[in-house]
Amino acid sequence: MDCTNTQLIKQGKKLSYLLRHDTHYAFDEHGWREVSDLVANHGYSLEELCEIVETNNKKRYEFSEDMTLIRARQGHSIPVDVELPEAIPPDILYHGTAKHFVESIREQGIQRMCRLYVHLSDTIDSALKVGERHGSPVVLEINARRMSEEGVRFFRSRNGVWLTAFVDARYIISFG
Ligand code: HQG
Repeated sequence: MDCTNTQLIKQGKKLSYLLRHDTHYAFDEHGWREVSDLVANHGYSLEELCEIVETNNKKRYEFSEDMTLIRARQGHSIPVDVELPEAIPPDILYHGTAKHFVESIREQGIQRMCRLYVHLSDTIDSALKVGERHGSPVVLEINARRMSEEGVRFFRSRNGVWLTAFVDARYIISFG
């Protein structure tokens, strides 16, 4: 990996914080941040931002049509409404977590913790990657169909992440 790539990855990680968790910035209600603020105050060039948006492995970010605003598509802790479309989930969804969280999840269900939603994946593989971030990974199998039939709402971000407010433990079919 060359230095330019390393720099871009570093800038990409910082962007995740600046667009999802930065409590010092006054985001608009739909989670948009001024591109000019990132350029003037956080060391980004427009070209760099374009490259991050374009090459980000999970397509996490998007520009407004006129390219003056930028936002993350999901994953926020700050209270914004990124206009997530509501969707009917597949029968089964997966939640990747770490072994050491499982007992607590058994008792309390899957909570959104610091984020606005619980994040769910439609493949075991992507759930495993999410879980690995926290330690020895475990993939929980969720009866999303039953949740949906019982009135629980699901949303799907434009980069394919399934989101819901809470997963009651009775909907967890398998604990890995
Ligand atoms: C766990 C990344 C104990 C939960 C990923 C998770 C994802 C509980 C952790 C996205 C619990 C929260 C979100 C309970 C939930 N007791 N632990 N009752 N309920 N937990 O990072 O889902 O790469 O906030 O299982 O790929 O890991 O940044 O959520 O382990 O899509 O785009 O508490 O973040 O996306 O951790 O990750 P997180 P997450 P990006």
